[in-house]
Amino acid sequence: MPPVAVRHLNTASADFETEFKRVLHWSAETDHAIEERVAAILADVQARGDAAVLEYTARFDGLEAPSVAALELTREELKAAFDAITPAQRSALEAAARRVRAYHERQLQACGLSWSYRDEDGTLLGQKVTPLDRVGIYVPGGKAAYPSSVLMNAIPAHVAGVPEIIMVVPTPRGEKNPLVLAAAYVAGVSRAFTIGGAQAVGALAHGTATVPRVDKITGPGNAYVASAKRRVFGQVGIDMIAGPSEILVLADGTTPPDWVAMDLFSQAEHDELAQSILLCPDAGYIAQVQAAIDRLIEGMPRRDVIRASLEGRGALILTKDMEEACAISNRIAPEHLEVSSAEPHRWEPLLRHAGAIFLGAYTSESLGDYCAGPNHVLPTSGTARFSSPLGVYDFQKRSSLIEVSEAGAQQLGPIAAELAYGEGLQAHAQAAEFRLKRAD
Ligand code: HSO
Ligand code: ZN
Repeated sequence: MPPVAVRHLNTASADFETEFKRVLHWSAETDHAIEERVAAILADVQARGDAAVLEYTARFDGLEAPSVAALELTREELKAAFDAITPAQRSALEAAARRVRAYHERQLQACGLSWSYRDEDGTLLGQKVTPLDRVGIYVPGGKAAYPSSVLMNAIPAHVAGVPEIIMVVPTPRGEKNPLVLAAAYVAGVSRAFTIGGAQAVGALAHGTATVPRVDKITGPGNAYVASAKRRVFGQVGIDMIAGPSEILVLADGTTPPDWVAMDLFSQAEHDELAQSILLCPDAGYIAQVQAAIDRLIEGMPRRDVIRASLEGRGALILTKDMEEACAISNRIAPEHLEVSSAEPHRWEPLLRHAGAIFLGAYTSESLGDYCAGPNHVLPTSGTARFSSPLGVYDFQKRSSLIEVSEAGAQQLGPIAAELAYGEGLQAHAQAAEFRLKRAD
């Protein structure tokens, strides 16, 4: 098998910046044909509800049903799926769920008045936290049907106190993925429908006679689902539009090269467009990782995907030192950042932008993907510069609370009135002034 032609970069070479830009370049091109089709499907689902959902499910998934109600999976069916998987699978799902729940419980901000204070004149100001009423979780059915993603989406919603979690999952020709159903059972999904694509997003966003309208839709999906989520955003909340998955390994050369090679593979095997990057100040170690890649790839069932990903978007980058490697990592703002070093806590303070940071040689990203506890739904494509992992906070919202006392109204009234007249808004000014005590 030919060696894997991963790009090698060196920060000391004159063309580094040009090459680096090439590595980072990725554009989510808008496919206008998809956009038009999705717009039409959403409009149709909004207008005709269940009838449209049934037609699209028959057309796109080859799944005929007399009604959308017949496409609902009962809690008994989810439980039956859980009972039918192997005991090892059951206990792995439960162990993962337990750890993910325990981690997310730490994120929970208690519902109700989270904090408040009073001015001296008795005016009360505060913030109230409420879970969303109902959320929809999209679970892909095709090549990326991940039971672990069911846990990662449903558990934070459950922990947040969302009373109704509605899952949708396409099941082409009615073939259900038993692990996905079992994960839904373990994660506390309230209702589940075997529908998918833009029609499922439309049903959740607008509601139909059978599918309840939700307040927020989370979860990954193909280009149709991403486009539909983007379009319904505003009528409902969405989590994010995720790009291809990424790993960046920052190595000081002390981790066995095979471990690092396998970590790069673990991201590459997701998708030809996934990105795996190594940053390291030791040229000899980079050569060892390249050799490990060439040796280990032969044993990988998904070697074609891995090779396409590494040759298309991968990079092994030689840096001057670890400090420079950290600076470059910050420029990339990767989804997953492994600090594969004997001194991870030395470098961690230098690392500012990453979806999840994995410290030390034993912390493979895959442990985080499944069961360490933190969420695996993370910001991609550099968006870790300004956004965070999916969490309990995505399923809660805040309301501000104001109670102005009679004395407070005397303090605030003139300020508000002054500004209101400045904006030419007389009713605002007088609403404040009516509450002022007259001097006489
Ligand atoms: N690495 C993926 C999550 C995943 N891995 C699911 C395996 N299953 C995106 O963070
Ligand atoms: Zn993964």
